[in-house]
Amino acid sequence: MLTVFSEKHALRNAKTELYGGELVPPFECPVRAEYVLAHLKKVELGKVIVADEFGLDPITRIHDPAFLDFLEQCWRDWQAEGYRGEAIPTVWPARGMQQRIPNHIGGRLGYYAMAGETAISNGTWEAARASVNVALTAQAVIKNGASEAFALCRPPGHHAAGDMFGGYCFINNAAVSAQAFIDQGASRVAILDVDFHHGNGTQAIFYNRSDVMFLSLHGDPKDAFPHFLGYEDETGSGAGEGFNFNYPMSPGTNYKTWESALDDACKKIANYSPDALVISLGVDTFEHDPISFFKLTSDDFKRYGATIGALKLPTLFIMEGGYAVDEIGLNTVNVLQGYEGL
Ligand code: FKS
Ligand code: ZN
Repeated sequence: MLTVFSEKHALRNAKTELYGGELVPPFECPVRAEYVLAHLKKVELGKVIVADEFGLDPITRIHDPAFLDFLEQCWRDWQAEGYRGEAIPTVWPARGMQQRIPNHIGGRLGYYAMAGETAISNGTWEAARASVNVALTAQAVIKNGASEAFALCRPPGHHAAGDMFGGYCFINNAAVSAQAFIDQGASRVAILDVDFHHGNGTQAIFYNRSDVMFLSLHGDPKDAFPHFLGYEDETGSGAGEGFNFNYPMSPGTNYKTWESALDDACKKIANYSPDALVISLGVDTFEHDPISFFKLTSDDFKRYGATIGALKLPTLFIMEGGYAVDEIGLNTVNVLQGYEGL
């Protein structure tokens, strides 16, 4: 399987994450991508190519231009304010408050943020742009006839909505890629999100559409981030009714339970008969992940890769989360090799 990569991921190198009331080194860090790259080279998964530049047009099909301007300008505006730390939101347009966009960078940050752990700092925008270029390059490889490709994206994207960042995400790589398939003539695309966390951004983007089906297996929002979306009764709205499927699961969920959700999701995908399948591939379902609570083993990743492969659909794998960095390469590549039937 071909992999797309960009060294510019390393420009996303925040020093702080707000976690448990402390500023800690971010879980979502550059070695994640380096370890995945090293492991797929070691097992000779296939060619690794560098991302092309796609410009803003495919991104503005999904994201609000004013939101993108905010992401591009945020770090400069924050520094201009004289702040000494990284840009972290501390105020939100909560229940009963105005949804107007403030001038002050502190207000703009809160307006566009869905969570407060994710600091914006030097290079964040450039890395997020490179990440979506990785996804779009892999999407083009499939469009040009390949049956699968792996986009080694970093930073991740599935929590980013049309005008919201957070949960380590800025631009929704999976959503932009799915839209690219549609814009190039696909009638239907399915996005299967197997990251431990609910893909709230992807769900929100396609919630009222029937041309992109979204299915997500994740920690129950009652117990897991992002807490405010991802319940089973979120089934889509308007034209999108019946095209959104959530499989929330409890703390301690093992492979047997997780697999039955996957099997159900795969049946729905097969019935939908999409022209392409996008996988939001997070490996934070791993038993030793430091911030998650599923119990998948490294061998389980290979097993479920094979289940996805059995769908026999053109498949674009997009890297999302996974924080047990010593095993991130093994677990990610196991999915891809399982898919290939190895
Ligand atoms: C844990 C607090 C939650 C934020 C977790 C963000 C997860 C990000 C991700 C992505 F794929 F986007 F990277 N902290 N007690 O893994 O979903
Ligand atoms: Zn995750």
